[in-house]
Amino acid sequence: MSGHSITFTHALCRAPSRSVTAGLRAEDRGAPDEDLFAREHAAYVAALRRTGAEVTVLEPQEAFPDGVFIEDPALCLGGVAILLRPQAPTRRGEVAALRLDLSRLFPEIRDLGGHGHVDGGDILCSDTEVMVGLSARTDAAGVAALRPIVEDFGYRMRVVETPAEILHFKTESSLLDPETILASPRLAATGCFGGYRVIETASGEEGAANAIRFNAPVFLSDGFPQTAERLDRAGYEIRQLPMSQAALLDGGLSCLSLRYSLPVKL
Ligand code: CIR
Repeated sequence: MSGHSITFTHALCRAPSRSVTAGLRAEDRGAPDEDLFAREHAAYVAALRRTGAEVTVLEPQEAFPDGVFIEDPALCLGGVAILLRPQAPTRRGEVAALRLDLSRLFPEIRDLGGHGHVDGGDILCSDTEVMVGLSARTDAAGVAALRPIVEDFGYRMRVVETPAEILHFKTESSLLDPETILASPRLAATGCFGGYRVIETASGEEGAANAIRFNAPVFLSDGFPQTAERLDRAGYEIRQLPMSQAALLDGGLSCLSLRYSLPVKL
């Protein structure tokens, strides 16, 4: 187990804008409260920092209500930032907005070629493999354009299907360690995780699967006690964080950061 898929020197976040109230959602359960969203976001950033990582928080952007979900417009792999192409029309401009920030932080930026679409929320990376879930947001043309880039970094690509009722592949899956995945039973039942050990979320706790292993801890959303206990028993260090406002916009822990490692500057 090498572990570069779970250990990170850095993370990049974007503070939620006031316009976050207009963020996309499959089902309207009410708009998020901007102030509570900002507090939950700040707690998330503080928790990532407590693992020892350097966390940069970009300014909010009112033009992009979903811009706080910074995982979707880019992928960080092998110390390089790859700009993706979101399918949702209101999110396409997030890429250009992020390019300048990424170019200040990364020695190299690459672009997804072609005209297809990929959201970072559909990409799950282990030490050796990049799993990409086809979804309403990620299409075959986007995956074809991503393949040569990830293979160039020495990763295998595994293309899987995200069931139609799930927004992104990582809405219901996350990496717990380089060999183990946390997934909802319905995603695990598709058989897409062959070769990995799978821990399923407890019944009625599918939302727990959008977790992140970030250095030592596994961060889980609040409110999933049985899954938390299951992971605790399996030996993981669990930290629970409030995610009530991101959840109203179908977002969770993974969506709120780009996680990466860069050589330490001497
Ligand atoms: C959207 O629909 O695009 C946002 N409201 C939620 C994005 C969540 N991102 C993610 O799962 N990576």
